[in-house]
Amino acid sequence: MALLTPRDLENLSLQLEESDATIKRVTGLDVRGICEELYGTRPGAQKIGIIPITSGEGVIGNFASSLLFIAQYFGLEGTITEHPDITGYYEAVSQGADIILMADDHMFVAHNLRNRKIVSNHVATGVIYAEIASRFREASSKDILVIGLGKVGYAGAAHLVKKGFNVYACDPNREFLDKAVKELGINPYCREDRKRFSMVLEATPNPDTISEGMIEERCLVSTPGIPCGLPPEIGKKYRVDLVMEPLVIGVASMLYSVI
Ligand code: 2YJ
Ligand code: MG
Repeated sequence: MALLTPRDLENLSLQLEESDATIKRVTGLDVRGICEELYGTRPGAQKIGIIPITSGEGVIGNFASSLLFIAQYFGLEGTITEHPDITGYYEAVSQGADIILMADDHMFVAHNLRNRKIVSNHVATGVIYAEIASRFREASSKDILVIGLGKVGYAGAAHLVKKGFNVYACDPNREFLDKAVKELGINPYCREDRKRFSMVLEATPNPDTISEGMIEERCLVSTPGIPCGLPPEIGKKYRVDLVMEPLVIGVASMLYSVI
């Protein structure tokens, strides 16, 4: 998955407002409601400790402050540690943080120090975007397409199988596809199948992964992938409802899943 850039995180609250409105219109619930139903939890008095991490490409401008904004948006108290890395970890735990949020270039985790629950952003993101797609009120059937079977797409596909959907999936990596077929029992999908979907979970770091023959008119595309896999002209032509937002939805899912 591509590294976020400070630009992706600009206007986060506006991006959240827009995607929350879409999610509500297409599923009947907002992000909060979906998280509550998905995990059966509600934010309480937990304190979130946010630790900037300098390894790899280093600290990303707007990242820690975005996490703080998200924690507060969902009613949780949060603090960004003064120091990064291990010193920051010491600081967060000493100051009574209940849940640690931290990310390097490969992994972004929420770890609840009280109940020992830990979740990766990949899994939490896959699960919630899948959940959003699966709640499409105007779905034409229980068939759902997952594009991309990396960590995010695989977690989403697994969630959908568990929920009883007919999951079709594709990935140019044959090993990923075979693994999902074998472990999850999903149906491999190729464009030549000429099957169209009303619900799509797109989880790739690539543009233009969705082509005309794959979607029904007025379908729902739920995607955490940057850049967006839906070409704008196809989105317009098929009047697609698009749920796409760079950080908040995935982090909400992380927080509710460990609370
Ligand atoms: O603390 C910081 O500011 C940085 N070390 C944050 C790095 C954020 N990491 C990412 O954006 C990577 N893509 C890993 C997160 C996995 C997202 N699914
Ligand atoms: Mg993409």
